[in-house]
Amino acid sequence: MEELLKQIAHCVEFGKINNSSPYPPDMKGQDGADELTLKAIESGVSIDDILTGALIVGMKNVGVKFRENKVFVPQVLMSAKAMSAAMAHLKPYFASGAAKRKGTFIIGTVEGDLHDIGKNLVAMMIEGNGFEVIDLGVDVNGERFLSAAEDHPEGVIGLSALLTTTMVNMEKIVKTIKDKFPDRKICIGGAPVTEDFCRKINADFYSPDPQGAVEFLNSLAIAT
Ligand code: B1M
Repeated sequence: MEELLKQIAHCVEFGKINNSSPYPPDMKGQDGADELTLKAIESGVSIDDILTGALIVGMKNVGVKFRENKVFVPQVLMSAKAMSAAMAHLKPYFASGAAKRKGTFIIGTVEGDLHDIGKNLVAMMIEGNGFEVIDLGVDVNGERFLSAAEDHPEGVIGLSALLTTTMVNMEKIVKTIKDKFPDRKICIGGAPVTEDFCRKINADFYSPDPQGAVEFLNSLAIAT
């Protein structure tokens, strides 16, 4: 079992989706995250062990390498695809309640802003780390964040902004959420966003990269 989990983690870290995927070249013709996850389930490995012992390990490794500029966006996207192929086999178990997620994360790019590449990376990394992700998409206003916050009372909220002009909307959305749910945790990020801005607008956490957001969520999950 250990060996199988290691192989799945390796596929996720290096973006090997399935047997027919040509990437990475040194794994051509080998089974990927897709087949190996199915094999693990069929061999009786628990869903929790696959998630924590393989997918989270692989996503964490790639997240740390990305933060350290050892890999770049295309590699992370391949890892996310491999992770999604594995997750497709796990999802029915989460849906049925047979396996549990660590928590819920509601994410969106703020009103007026259509940039979603960074937001998607954050969402995929967080999903790969065992959280349910409610992705509200782009151009999301305060009302939609509020409604999602009501639907998911335990959900931590994540806001992404890529434009200096939409940082103003980020501030408004944080205020809208905090006015109604003062204790709701909000994590913010995006290229123009800073730690100082985070403090100024009363958000709870700023992360410059997906891995920081994962670590923040993990710290909350451990605390509860
Ligand atoms: Co736009 N754009 N863009 N753009 N665009 C920028 C952001 C810009 C810096 C380019 C420039 O002028 N040099 C500039 C913003 C200037 C500013 O405000 N300071 C800009 C502009 C001006 C515009 C338009 C206004 C252009 C125009 O129409 N005149 C327009 C605005 C449209 C709108 O949103 N209303 C516009 C449009 C577009 C495209 C649609 C063409 C396209 C977006 C496609 C898409 O996202 N689907 C686009 C792109 C691609 C860019 C650049 C080139 C790349 C952005 C990107 O995806 N980076 C960008 C210039 C650049 O950065 N080189 C630019 C890669 C991505 C992985 O990084 O999003 O920073 P990033 O996410 C990172 C972190 O920030 C962090 O993690 C991610 C991974 O490390 N992170 C979080 C992000 N969200 C997080 C949330 C968290 C935690 C971490 O917690 C919740």
